[in-house]
Amino acid sequence: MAQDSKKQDKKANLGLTVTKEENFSEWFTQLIQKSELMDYSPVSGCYILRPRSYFIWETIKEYFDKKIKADGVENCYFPMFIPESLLTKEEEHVEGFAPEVAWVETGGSTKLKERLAIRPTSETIMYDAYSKWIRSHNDLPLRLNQWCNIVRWEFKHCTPFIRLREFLWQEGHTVFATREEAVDEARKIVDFYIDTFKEVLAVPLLTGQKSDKEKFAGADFTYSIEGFMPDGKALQAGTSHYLGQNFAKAFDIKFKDKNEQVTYVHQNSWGISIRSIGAMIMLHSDDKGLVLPPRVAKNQIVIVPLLFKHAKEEVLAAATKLQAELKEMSLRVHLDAREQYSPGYKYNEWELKGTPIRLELGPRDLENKHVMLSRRDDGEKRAVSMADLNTILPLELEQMHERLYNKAKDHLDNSIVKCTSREEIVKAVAEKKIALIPWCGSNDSEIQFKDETGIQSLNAPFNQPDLEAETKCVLTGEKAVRWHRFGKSY
Ligand code: 87F
Repeated sequence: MAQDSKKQDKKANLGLTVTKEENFSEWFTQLIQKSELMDYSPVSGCYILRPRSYFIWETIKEYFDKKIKADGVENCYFPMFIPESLLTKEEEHVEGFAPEVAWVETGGSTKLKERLAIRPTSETIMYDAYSKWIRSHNDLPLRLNQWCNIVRWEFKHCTPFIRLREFLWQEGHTVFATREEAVDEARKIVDFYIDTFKEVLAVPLLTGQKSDKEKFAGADFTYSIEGFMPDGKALQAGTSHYLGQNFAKAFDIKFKDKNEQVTYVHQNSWGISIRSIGAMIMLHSDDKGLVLPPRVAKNQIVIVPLLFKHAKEEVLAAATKLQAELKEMSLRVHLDAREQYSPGYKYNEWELKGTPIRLELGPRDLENKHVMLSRRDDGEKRAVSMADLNTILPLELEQMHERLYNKAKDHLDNSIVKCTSREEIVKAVAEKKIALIPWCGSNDSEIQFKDETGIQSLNAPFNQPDLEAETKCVLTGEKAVRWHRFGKSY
């Protein structure tokens, strides 16, 4: 049987032909296509999200949406076309991004009087409206979010989920009377992201403040969440910006405070995208294929009946009954009763697709009133009595989530190295680690070091280790002002 399934596999070119270790990027591209998460479209950099990956996004969306709504944020939708005059109103922040903007210049065969940008982000169109809506302190805070698609015409090499020309995200745009309220919210959103990545995707994060060079140009400061990938690179998976009064001044967003004084508002913006899915896939998956944390698995359990001629009807009937019972418990269960494929072939296929739990059921199992259970993350097979399934299955799914998170967290914690010289940083990063260094924070030192080594700043941890007063910056020898993480980044 094993021999057979290998043959069938080969024919269909079902499995992965490279390992995660030997060629990470090829492994990733094969994995997401062969597991039917995504497919290519006719336009380069634009990808199709198939139901299995759209389900993941829906789960993230549902979880985060609930959190922000409970906190007072409201959802809305702004148009995707932004007049050129509006987009360029706050010059400073678009400058660096201008080459990535995609434009609509004609409608049918008529040339438009003013070009329309396809939204690359919605600050400008939203703040134009905010300036009309906000008059007094009674209008504040205003806290809106939208779930939408955006377009950035990337010229670098595109990678599905990671760097794309069109992608799905949420963007929160909030307005406050005081700096303090805004800063508190910017930090709180990071906590919401940490929680979402942990509870939904089992992904631990490095969170903290971006350097001046890496922050959003339109912001006073930027907090980021960064995943740590198995190839040793960090993956920025979201940002939360305190915009200060920069956009308020450009878009004239003012309000009368309680003392009848007219002042500019304080603003934040924050976002996560389907990049989060890319991070989750890279982190947990293996040489056999996808490993999905159970909460985002469209199929959490697959039942594979062993359909031998003599007991086919009984086994199939029992499998169907089992599926119905598990569905009753709100588990997402698929019954794979296809007769043209061997069980071995099916095992490989469901492993490739990342299904958390497989239950095998044959005539012998039926007699013994048990099923054979194997979990995708550890691969061990054991017999579980039918009567115990209703308690065991939810437990196994919980444990799998915990195990994936803890494994990734241990790896992350063991990959941070305090460095006190340039050589140590280079060595640590070459060993697929992240360097934590005393730093002066200057732009020049970061630019020069990145030019020389390809290593950049990631973020400065919120919880700073002690920094003795005399500590020197590892890059410049000047006085260090904080500990900052450095590494390779996507
Ligand atoms: C591309 C073209 C034009 C990024 C762009 O991070 C403008 C931009 O402003 C641009 N690419 N950005 C920065 C986006 C900032 C901010 N927006 C809301 C976020 C989170 C969500």
